[in-house]
Amino acid sequence: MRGSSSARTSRPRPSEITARLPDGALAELMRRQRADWTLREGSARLSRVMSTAVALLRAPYDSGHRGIRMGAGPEALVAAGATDRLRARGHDVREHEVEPTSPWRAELRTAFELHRQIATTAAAALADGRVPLLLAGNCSGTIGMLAALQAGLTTTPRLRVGLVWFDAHGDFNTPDIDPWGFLDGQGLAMAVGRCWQALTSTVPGFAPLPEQRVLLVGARALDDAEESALRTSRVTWLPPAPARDRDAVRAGVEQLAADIDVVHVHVDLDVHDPSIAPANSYAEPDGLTAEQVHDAVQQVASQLPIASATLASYDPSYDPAGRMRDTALDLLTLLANLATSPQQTA
Ligand SMILES: [Mn+2]
Repeated sequence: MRGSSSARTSRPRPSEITARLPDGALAELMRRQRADWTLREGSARLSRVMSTAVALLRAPYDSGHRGIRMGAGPEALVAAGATDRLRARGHDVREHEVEPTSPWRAELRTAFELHRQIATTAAAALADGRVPLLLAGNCSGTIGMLAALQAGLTTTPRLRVGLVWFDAHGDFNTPDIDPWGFLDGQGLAMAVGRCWQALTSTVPGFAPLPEQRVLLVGARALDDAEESALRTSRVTWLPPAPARDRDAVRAGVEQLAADIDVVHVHVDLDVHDPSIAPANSYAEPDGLTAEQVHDAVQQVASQLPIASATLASYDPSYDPAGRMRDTALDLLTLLANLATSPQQTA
């Protein structure tokens, strides 16, 4: 499978198409596509050009427990039509569910069993020219996605991988400063190699990301020690006010684009304002609107190939009317529309 990328050179190359469009035109096309998908010949052709081969992964676990709390999110999104929506947009979707590899459940061990499964599944998808999209109970599933991007691409030279992380929280705690004992509050710290190195090294392909390759968007609820760790790190942090400001987002993405070739987009759904509906029990005020998140994602896509994405931390029990669910489904569709396989762009 890994050697087969040359067989795809006759297929449309989304990055080339993007490059021929003036600033903002792709975003405008995407907006129009949503309203006017199947109308004229031009639109139909556009839908073919933009269709993406997707691997939709589900990791329905929260803190080692299956299907409860945020672990119920992935199944709820699929039950609400996540896969069907992508297919209706012309995307070719293959579904995968990841499961722990041992029968014993323990937060730390089970989390890394899942990360390893995510890494292997997503790497195979990438090698096959697919864009892996992960629906995860916990944020740190992105460790597996980053590992896949680092190892699963057969491009030469190797592409530099970066990360845009949308979250109400910093996820930048480390074991010695974590006042909560919640492993998933450490996901971004793991990604940059600040903790759990022995375990992250068991995730096939994973290497800690240099901190300057990370843009944290919308974080507003950090513990004191976590905040000082973040402020003295090289991670670029856009709190809610700059995250709502298009120029600030553009500047943050530009800075990131100088250091990387492809990006993973991570969205903890609690980056949104809880007035939509709380995404989970950790929801915090002063969040972003769905439109602000879409704008920021489009800004990322206008400057960088989005090679993969995670939607995490959706607890349906906080969302009886399904408003955050629909927000998540819209965002998943946007990500699939904007994402591109690096195996085709290389
Ligand atoms: Mn998070």
